[in-house]
Amino acid sequence: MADSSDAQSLEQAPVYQPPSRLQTGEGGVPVAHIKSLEEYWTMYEQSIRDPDTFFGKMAQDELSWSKPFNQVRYGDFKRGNVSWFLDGQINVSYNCVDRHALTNPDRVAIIWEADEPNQHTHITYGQLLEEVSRIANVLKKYGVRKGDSVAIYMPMVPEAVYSMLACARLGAVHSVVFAGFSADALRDRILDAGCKILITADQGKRGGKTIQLKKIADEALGACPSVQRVIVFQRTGDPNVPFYPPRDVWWHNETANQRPYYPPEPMDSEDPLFMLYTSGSTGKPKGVVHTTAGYLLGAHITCKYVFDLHEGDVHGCMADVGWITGHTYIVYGPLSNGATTVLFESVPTYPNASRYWEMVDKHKITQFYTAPTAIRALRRLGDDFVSSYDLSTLRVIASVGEPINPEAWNWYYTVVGRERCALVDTYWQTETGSHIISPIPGAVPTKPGSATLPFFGIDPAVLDSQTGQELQGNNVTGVLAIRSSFPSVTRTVYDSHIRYMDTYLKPYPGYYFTGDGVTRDQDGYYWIRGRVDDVINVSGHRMSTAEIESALILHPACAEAAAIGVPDDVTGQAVVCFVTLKPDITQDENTIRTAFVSTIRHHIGPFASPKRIIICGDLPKTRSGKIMRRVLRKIAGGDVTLADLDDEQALKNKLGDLSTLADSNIIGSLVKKVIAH
Ligand code: 6R9
Repeated sequence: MADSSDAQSLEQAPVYQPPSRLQTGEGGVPVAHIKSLEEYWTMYEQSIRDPDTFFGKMAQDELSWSKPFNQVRYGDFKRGNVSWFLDGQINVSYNCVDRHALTNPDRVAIIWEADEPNQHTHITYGQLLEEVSRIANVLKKYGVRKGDSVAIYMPMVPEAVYSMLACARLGAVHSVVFAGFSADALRDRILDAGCKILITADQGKRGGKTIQLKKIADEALGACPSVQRVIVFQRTGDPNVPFYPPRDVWWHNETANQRPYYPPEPMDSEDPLFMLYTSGSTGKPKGVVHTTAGYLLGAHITCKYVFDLHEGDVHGCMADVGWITGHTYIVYGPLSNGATTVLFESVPTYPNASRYWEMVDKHKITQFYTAPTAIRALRRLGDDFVSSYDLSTLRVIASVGEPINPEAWNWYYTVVGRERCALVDTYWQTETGSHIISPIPGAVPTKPGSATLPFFGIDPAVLDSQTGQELQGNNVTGVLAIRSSFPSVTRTVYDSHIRYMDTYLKPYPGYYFTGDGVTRDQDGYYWIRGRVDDVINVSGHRMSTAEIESALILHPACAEAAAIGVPDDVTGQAVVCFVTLKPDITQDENTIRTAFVSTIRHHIGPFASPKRIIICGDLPKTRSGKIMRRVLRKIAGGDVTLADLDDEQALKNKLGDLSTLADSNIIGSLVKKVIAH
């Protein structure tokens, strides 16, 4: 949370005006869709005052419907029955593929940049329609019907995108599981969603390394009786990859034998389009459900206005399709707009730290979207990796996943954007489906570190976290909530509407609760402060403390565990675990620590590996037995010194109220452990 020194620094934050060339078209760039702050405010105010007219018109003008809707909006956050564009019928795959393929079949839909830097492929909208149709026919052949769940566990290859769009085409609900997840994590997600089919690949390639996707999938499937068929795409063709017919079928054999057209199924606006699992405050990930029309409209219009997408643009979103950013800003948003989207299989430092910039130069990328963690890592490696590339096609550079610190912002703006691009810091969540707070490139002045102003239809409220009262006016800090429904907000948690209500709509009745802390500064600009719940954000990957603790506890040596997030210069936050051991454990601490790390990798995935594991005698608890994480956070962050241990007042100043601590002796031993470690 912001304190008074923060408030002061916000007042002094520099303001950057939108690049004038976006407003004038100087140098031959397209003139921005929204060219002034006044224009933004006019549209914004209309979207809040009269959402029915605003979004009704947007939905009609921007999307292609097979049957028009009768009513723009129904339901609210109080009752949890939000719905949009009622009675309308629409197909997302038709909007992302056919309407461009039918008029411009040769326009490039996807540029696939393979792991090896000298390999890339162009896929036109005409080809996309054929590929999506073929795999849709395969799914149909294997019994997939409207409403069925399909799991997709794929590397960053075009076939992942074809699979998603094929599901959308026949009305199946996809559940993409990030290829970095372990077998256990994949199994849990398949079981929860009751998937009938899994689409995967023999292996993945990333940064020169091979990922054994099929082997991991086989391990997961051992406990997934609902999966009748596994469609395996051959990425590497390694002959040693296990293959078990008749359950397993090859993508290339199956698609070769199918017609390259499949008629898009008319879907109700509120039919589910996909679910995507995300971490919340508990150990069990939630299947966040997005519906058809509202999600598509959110993806489409944020792509158009926040990235200022124009015809002929090449949209470079560096996320993975396994996360919401990949869903909305690699697949649905850019394709719905008929743009060219870049699908990047590799990592920013392979074969060297110029990879992104070489790609921008080679593919003439116009919008570039990445996470602060990548910016910070590349900034550390120096400007030389950037300076020799022609980045003049860029107009909008963007950030997502966590707050971007002003140093990283300035580097991105100056060294990558060369002070001629708009830098948009986009704040949103898996649950919101598309951007909710972000600058508009040609219109909104920016301040490094602030996501600035709300997108159309988003009515933010800053609440006092204790009382739930709205904090009126500017210069306020509290928790961020949204007052009224917007088209792309999640409608439910898969098979768990009670959890949906409890997590998002009940904490502050009548509002959608984001789980983030926020400051609204003197100009009404929003500064996201990070999660106020037990969610840790490492390099933009969301995980819950409970998830990590549940994994650790599965190890036979672990008696009790507490996971916390601590600030980290590169990854934003890093995971630190405090663990107590069961009695009679004789191995040395290093061996045990290594075993704990592999337990977490095994149950969640390598990206959840803790930075430190501190083995301790006991954990600080309240008298009612609750672990005092705030105390652990301070100790792990190095806030407490040995000298403080003899100074009660200093300890209180640093750790806050310790009156509920059951055993006060524990602090000293923990501090010593952390310092010695
Ligand atoms: C899109 C995405 C959502 C959480 C969110 C917040 C953090 C995302 C941010 C940001 C500050 C930004 N977050 N973007 N914080 N500024 N521009 O990341 O979705 O994986 O669900 O994470 O990420 O804490 O609540 P998701």
